[in-house]
Amino acid sequence: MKVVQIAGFLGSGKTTTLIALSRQLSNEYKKRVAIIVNEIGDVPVDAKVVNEFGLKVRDIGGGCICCELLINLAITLEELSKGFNPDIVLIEPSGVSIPSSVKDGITTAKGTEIKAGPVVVIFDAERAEEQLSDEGIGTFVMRQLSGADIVAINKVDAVDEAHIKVYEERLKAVNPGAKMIRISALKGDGLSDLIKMIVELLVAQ
Ligand SMILES: Nc1nc2c(ncn2[C@@H]2O[C@H](COP(=O)(O)OP(=O)(O)O)[C@@H](O)[C@H]2O)c(=O)[nH]1
Ligand SMILES: [Mg+2]
Repeated sequence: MKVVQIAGFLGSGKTTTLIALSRQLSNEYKKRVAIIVNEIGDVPVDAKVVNEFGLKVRDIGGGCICCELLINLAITLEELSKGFNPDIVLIEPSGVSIPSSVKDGITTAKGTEIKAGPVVVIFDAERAEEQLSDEGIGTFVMRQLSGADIVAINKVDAVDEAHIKVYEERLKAVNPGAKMIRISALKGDGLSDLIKMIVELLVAQ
C-alpha cells in the first residue's frame, strides 16, 4: 500500500486533481484506490464518488493531519490496510500541511506494507505570485514546494504561455530536484503524464 500526497494551497486544485487521478488509476491501471481528505472544501468528495468508482473515502477533519491529527492519519492508514487494502492511497492534506510531517504519520502506521510514496504539490498558476511571495501563504507554499517530488503547475488553461514559463523557472530555483509538469485538472490536460510520473516514482522507491 503506497501513500501519495497531493499537497498544495487551498484552492490550488487538489481535490479536482485527486478525483481525476483516482478515476484513471482505477479505470485504466486497475488499481484499488483509497482517498483520505483532511479538508472537505466546496468540491465534495462524497458518497457519489465512492459509489461511482468503488473507492474508499475517509475524512480526517477537525484540525491539520500533519500536526494534532497525525496519529489519526496513522490509525486510518492501518484500518485501510487491514480492511479495503488498497494499492494506492491518495491523501489531500490541508493547505497548510508540511509534507515531511505527513510522511512521519505514514511511516508511523503499522501494517503489512504501508509505504510513503511521492509528494505531489499542486501549484496554482492563476495565483502564482501570491503563492511565492505573500508573507503568509508564501511561507506554507514554499515549505510544501521544498518537500515536493513532483510540482504540478495547475490551471494552465487559464494563463498564458509566457506566464507559465516565468514561474517554471522560479519553481525550478525553489526545488531543482523535483520533476515538473503542467496540468489542467479541470480539463484533464497533462493528467495521464502526471500519473505516469507518479507510477515511475512508486516503482523506483
Ligand atoms: N481554470 C481552472 N480551474 C481549476 C482547475 N483545477 C481546479 N480549478 C478550480 O479551482 C477551484 C478549487 O479547486 P479544488 O480542487 O477544490 O482545490 P483545493 O482547495 O486545492 O482542493 C475550483 O473552483 C476548481 O474548479 C484548472 O485546471 N483550471
Ligand atoms: Mg480540496
